[in-house]
Amino acid sequence: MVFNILTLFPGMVEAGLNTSILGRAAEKGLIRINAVDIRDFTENRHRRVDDYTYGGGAGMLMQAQPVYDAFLAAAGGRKHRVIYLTPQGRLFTQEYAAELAAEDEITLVCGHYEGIDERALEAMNAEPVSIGDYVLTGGELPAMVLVDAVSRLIPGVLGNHESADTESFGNGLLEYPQYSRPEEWMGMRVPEILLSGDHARVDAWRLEQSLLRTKERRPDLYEKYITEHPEEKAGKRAGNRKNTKKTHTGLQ
Ligand code: 6GU
Repeated sequence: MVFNILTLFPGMVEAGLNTSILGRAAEKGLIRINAVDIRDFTENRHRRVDDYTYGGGAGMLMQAQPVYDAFLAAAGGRKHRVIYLTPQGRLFTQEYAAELAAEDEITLVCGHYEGIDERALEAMNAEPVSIGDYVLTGGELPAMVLVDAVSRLIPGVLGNHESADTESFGNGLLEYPQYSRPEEWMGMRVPEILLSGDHARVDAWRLEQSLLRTKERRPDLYEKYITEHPEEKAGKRAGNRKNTKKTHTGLQ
């Protein structure tokens, strides 16, 4: 999958995306990050990309011409989805990531200042996408978030140790708490049930912990899940209570 990223800071997105799992995915040829410097497409001596807004008001806008010419150079002529990262966009979710993971090329447009001239966005047929209800200084971090979330859904990007199926959101719930060695650390013991070797009870405990955690931390997700699985209300299932004192989850 090819990600064309149009940005004023190509070094930032390259550095952020060539490390760890995504760096390996690029080496394996599963993804390709094509960071394009919008400033290379300016037509003035000062390589200026911004100007004042018509109608007045504070702040500068990225002009249409360099953005659109960067787009044509990166991916013009190939039919594919173009995404503009903006707090005014459609909310990026796991579902949205899964939808994008089916594409073979995406162009991401990163704005700065007060944004980009609307005509360039229209000419590129860009879909506006937001990563959450807060304001960032530019689209680079959101673009990196999107590339990460989409890439890990591409077959082969995650190894066996990083499996994508039992995780938070895969089933609409937050993930249960997990423990590694030793059995006791700083006076806190791993929940006994996890040492029991009884896989059915372990699975039941994990589901209950997922439900409790989701209910407490994300009541919105919990209500949605319970509407779809009314038999699984947290605390209603046999043999499952919130953790007793000496276990780690009691402290969360
Ligand atoms: Cl996509 N861009 C910016 N600048 N801020 C954001 C955002 C995007 N999503 C949330 N905040």
